[in-house]
Amino acid sequence: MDVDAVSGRDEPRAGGSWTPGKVAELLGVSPVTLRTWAARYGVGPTLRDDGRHRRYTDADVRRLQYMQRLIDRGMRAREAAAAAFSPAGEAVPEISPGQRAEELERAAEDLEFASLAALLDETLDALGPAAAWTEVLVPVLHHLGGRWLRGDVCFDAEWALTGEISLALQRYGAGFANTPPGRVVLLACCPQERHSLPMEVLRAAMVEVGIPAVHLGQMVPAETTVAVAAKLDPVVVFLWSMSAGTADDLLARRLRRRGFDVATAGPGWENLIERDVPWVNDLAAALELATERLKA
Ligand code: B12
Repeated sequence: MDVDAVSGRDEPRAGGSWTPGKVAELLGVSPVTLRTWAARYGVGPTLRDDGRHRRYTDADVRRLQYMQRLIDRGMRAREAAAAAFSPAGEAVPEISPGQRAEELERAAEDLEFASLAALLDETLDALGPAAAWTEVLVPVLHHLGGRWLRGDVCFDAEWALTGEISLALQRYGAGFANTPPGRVVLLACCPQERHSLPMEVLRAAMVEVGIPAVHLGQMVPAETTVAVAAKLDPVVVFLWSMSAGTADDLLARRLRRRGFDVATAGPGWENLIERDVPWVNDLAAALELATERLKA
């Protein structure tokens, strides 16, 4: 499978040109290894920028990074080169969600942003947002959260990973047709809520199945959610809260008084006494509710 095919890009980005030395450094291999790969497997630099020196393009580098990941997973260099470089490509051995999670946490730990982005693109393309979330991303996030609780300061890894997950989900969503005009599903985090990833995954999963969805992001001021709802007249508004401290019941009531269909989403609403609005606490239930509302 060709990396550009994996990451849904049909045209390698024009972008940069890399010297063999820089590429060897980035991959952490010796220039000799790089030359050997080029000679043996035909995976050399494809750009001749000044007629004399050959350079690697961004796409070359992404393919080499993918080839290296396949080698790290136990594939022989020749097969990994074939899988990463030839458009049809060799079949790539399936890897377990657990191994994907490990590779992601390692790349986050080492702040290897390029590898993180490539691994996330690969995971989303292989599994789709819903399965990638439940089988790979939530386990890594829980593991990081657990490490944090045990006093293992891993904010940097958590921050690196969550930032790259957001970007990868946006890239994934951009791969689907623009949402058709018409009434949308509105997703918003409560005004004090910064944990937006579950809503970002929900939006990607909705766009994937053609549900028109707009996500307003983290910590959305109540005025903003109300004003956007007034303009868009959404089929339903999902209000996300991760912990009881951020569940904004007043906002939910205010939206309902204005005649909007509101659904509360996330563990933050779990202990809410008066439950006169629907509550969802998993991805599938949220997708189902949105589908119902759109059909209604
Ligand atoms: C990533 C993260 C962050 C990132 C968020 C980045 C982002 N853009 O989302 C940042 C760094 C910003 C952050 C900040 C903070 N965080 Co934080 N964070 C996390 C972490 C590691 C992952 C969060 C996550 O997305 N988890 C995945 C979720 C989905 O897993 P889950 O909750 O177990 O899933 C359940 C439900 O949510 C539901 N579900 C799962 N997916 C989906 C999807 C949909 C659509 C639906 C409807 C439901 C649903 O099903 C599961 C079973 O019930 C968690 C650790 C953890 N264990 O989750 C801590 C965690 C949530 N954070 C915590 C805290 C305390 C904070 C801070 C207050 C820290 C601080 N002092 O600054 C701030 C909060 C700021 C705020 N106002 O919100 C605590 C919360 C404790 C609590 N219950 O109140 C946790 C649990 C860490 C810990 N171990 O203590 N955090």
